[in-house]
Formats: sequence, C-alpha cells, structure tokens
Amino acid sequence: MSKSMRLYLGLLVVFLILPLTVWATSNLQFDEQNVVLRFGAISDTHLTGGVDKLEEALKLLYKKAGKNKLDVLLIAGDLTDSGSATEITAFKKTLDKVEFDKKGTKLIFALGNHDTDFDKLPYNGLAFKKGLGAYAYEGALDDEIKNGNHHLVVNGYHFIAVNTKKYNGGCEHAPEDLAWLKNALDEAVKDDPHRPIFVATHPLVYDTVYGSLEGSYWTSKNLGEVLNDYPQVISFGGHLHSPLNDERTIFQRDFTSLNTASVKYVALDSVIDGLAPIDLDGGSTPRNCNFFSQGLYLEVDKNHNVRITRMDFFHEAEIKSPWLVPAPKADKSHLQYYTTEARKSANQAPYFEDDAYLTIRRLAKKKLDIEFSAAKDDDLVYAYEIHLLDKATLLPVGASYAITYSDFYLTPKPKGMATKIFKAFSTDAFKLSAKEFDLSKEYLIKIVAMDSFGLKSEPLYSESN
Ligand SMILES: [Ca+2]
Repeated sequence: MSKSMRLYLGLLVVFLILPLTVWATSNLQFDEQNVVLRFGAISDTHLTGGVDKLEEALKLLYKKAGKNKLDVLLIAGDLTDSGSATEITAFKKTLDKVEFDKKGTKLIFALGNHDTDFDKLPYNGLAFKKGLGAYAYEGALDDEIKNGNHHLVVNGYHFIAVNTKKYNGGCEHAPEDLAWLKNALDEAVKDDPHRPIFVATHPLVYDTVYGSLEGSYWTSKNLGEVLNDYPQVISFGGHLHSPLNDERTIFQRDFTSLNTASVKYVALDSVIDGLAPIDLDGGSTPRNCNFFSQGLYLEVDKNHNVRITRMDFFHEAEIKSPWLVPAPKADKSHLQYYTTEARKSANQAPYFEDDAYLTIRRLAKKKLDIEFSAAKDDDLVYAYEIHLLDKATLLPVGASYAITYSDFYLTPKPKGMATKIFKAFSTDAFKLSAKEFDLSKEYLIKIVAMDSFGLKSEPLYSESN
C-alpha cells in the first residue's frame, strides 16, 4: 500500500469514527433498564374550563410512561388563566378525569402571574389548596401553602416549586421565598449531593434559556443569585411559551435550565436582530400560535442520569432526540454539554441548495408576495431575512429589511419542515420613504437564512446577477 493510500485510509477511519465519537458524547449514558423516576414537566396550561389541551397532554404523558408509573407532574405555573376558583375547579376536574390520584402521580406546581391575577393575589396558594384539595401541596406547612411554595421528595428525588409574587415593574422573588428556597436546596444537597434537584419556577432565570433576555417582566432578576450555588439544580421555567424545537430551550452554566414551553399556545422572540418579525401580531405570538402544545417527559436512571424527551402534544410526536443530563459531579463536568459555547462550536451555518429558487409573485406599492426554497441546516432554520434591492445598483431599498420565522415550531422533526415557503406581506416592512418605491424600476429580493445560534447562510436572490 502506498504512503498516500495509507494516509487516505487513515483519514477515512478518522472521519468515520469522529461522528460516532460526537454522537457518543452527546448521547452520554442512560440506563434505560433501570429507570427509577419518571415525570412530566409542563406549564402554561391557562385553563379556563371545558374541553382543553391539558387533558390531551396528560393522556399523552401517561401513554409515554406506558405500564410504568408517572411519578410526578411538575407544572411551572399558569395552570389557570386568572387564578379564579372556577378555573381551579376546572383544573381539578381534569386531574380527576385522567384518574391522577388512582395512578399515584404526585403534583408539584409553581404559581404563575396568571394564577396570582397579575400581582393582585400573591398568596393565592390558599385558593389552589382549597380548590385542588389533596392534589395540592402534599406535606406542606400552612405558611408554605400561603406563600405558594412546595417541597416534595419522590423516590428520593427532591422537587421544589417556588412562587413569584411580583411581576409588574420588574419580576423578582421576595426575600422570604428566596430564603425558603435556599433552605429547601440545602436540605436536598444534605440528603444526597449526587442527585439532581428539580426546581419549578414560573419566570425564567435571567440570561439562561431561550427567551430569558426578553425583558424584566419575563425573568426573575434575583432567582439566579440562589440557584447559581447549586450545580445539582435542573430548573423548569414557563411564562414565555418558548418552543422546545429550539435547542436554546436547554441551557447550562452554573446549573441546568429548561423551558417547559406551553400546553396552550406558542410565543417566539419578539425581536430578532433589532427587528420585529412580520409573523407576529405585536407582542411575541405568531398568528398560528394555537397550532401548538408541548411539554417535557423526564426519566432518571439509578445512577441519577436524566433523559429529557421533548413532547409535541399537538402532533402526538416527539421532538428531535432526547437530551441527556449526566448525574451531578463535584467538578461540575456535567454542566459542559448544553453551554452556548459547546453548541456554537459544533454548529454549521444554514445554506441554500444549488437548485434553490426565489420568485417574486407580486410586487406592488404595498404588497410583496414571494415564494422560495427553504434553506437547509445541520439543525433547523430559525428565520429568514428578506431584503429589497434596487436591481440596477444592488443597493438596499428602504430603511430596513424584513424578518420572517420559519415553521420550525410547528414541526416535531426538522426534516418535516416545509420545503417551499410562501410569504405575502406589506412592503411597509422595508420602511420605504415616499419617493423610494417606483414601479417603473426593477427590484430584486435577497433572502438570508439564519439558525438558532445566529449563523447565517449565503444569500439567495430572486434572479442571478
Ligand atoms: Ca446550524
């Protein structure tokens, strides 16, 4: 064998083995023969009454557990839409209907801003205890119930739900609730420092998962001060309704954070690169926000490794592959898998395939209809920039470009995303001045695809230039 052939074969072996190595690290170890705890983690069910997505989500979580017991249902807040007795009763009826008690599932929940009627009922834990009866606050002291806090140990694993009493004017946790949380965490660590500790909170912890930079109403400014000292913590936050399809909905730095999405409807970033996407009706909900219902299913093995399956209740499917969080280690090496740096270093930019096309169907003073091939990505395409250019000069027309979301949140597997995209919207998105648009001139459209971690594709033009 020649030297160059040996080199070639050597390189071939390296390239064949490399993806397997990456696969092995990203999948870590999980002992599915020895699962010791199973639970659902959902949020933002916004129950008002009647037939609802909550019942469907619970049935699918039980179906996922199969013949095994679903040990716990964790809810990261906004069980109801206003925290009224009627809505709490409707919630209890749904639990009764799925035979929650008979199945032996324990309930732990954090109250959300809707459950406390937007700061008006900070002590609404009492109403939830009254309405949910034995389902709520098992083993809790009167003071804990009043404050809406709950600490529950199931199969030797600690679940801690902490209430947030203030959202308006900047979300923050009350000193008494933070002190209670710290005490509960210390108890859990004293019990076994090698086990994960599951913490439910309605607002996210600032600067962690997807959505946690959305503004002060959405993230607790002081919860991180406590959680940062407990690398065993896996936190569950709702409030934002962020889709689990986005890999940023798990995040590790000082502890592990997860979004719980929403059982009711989806919300997305209100701004991308400083611009409001054209698919939003103000705020952060896309027009098709109700074609959505998601949550998490978690399993813990006897070595305390955690497997997290993302459930798309709306499509009755699982989202991509499960995440695996290894058992807590003293050297914090279990926190290196879902850092932004780790994901960015493995990320590849989206791209348009060679036969991709972009067609302008209609371009008028106030209307633009386009059709284009979806870009590809190693994970998924998050959004597209749409630029209007002067064909003669190739310079941008208008003071802005438009941003539009892909359909990533509507499809459990990225390969199921639309291959052709149609968009019809007002040219107001380009912030054209009165003189800037002239139908006697010719224009081009340029599209750039972006992924969740900000990498962008080469542009696709409405015709070659
Ligand atoms: Ca990518």
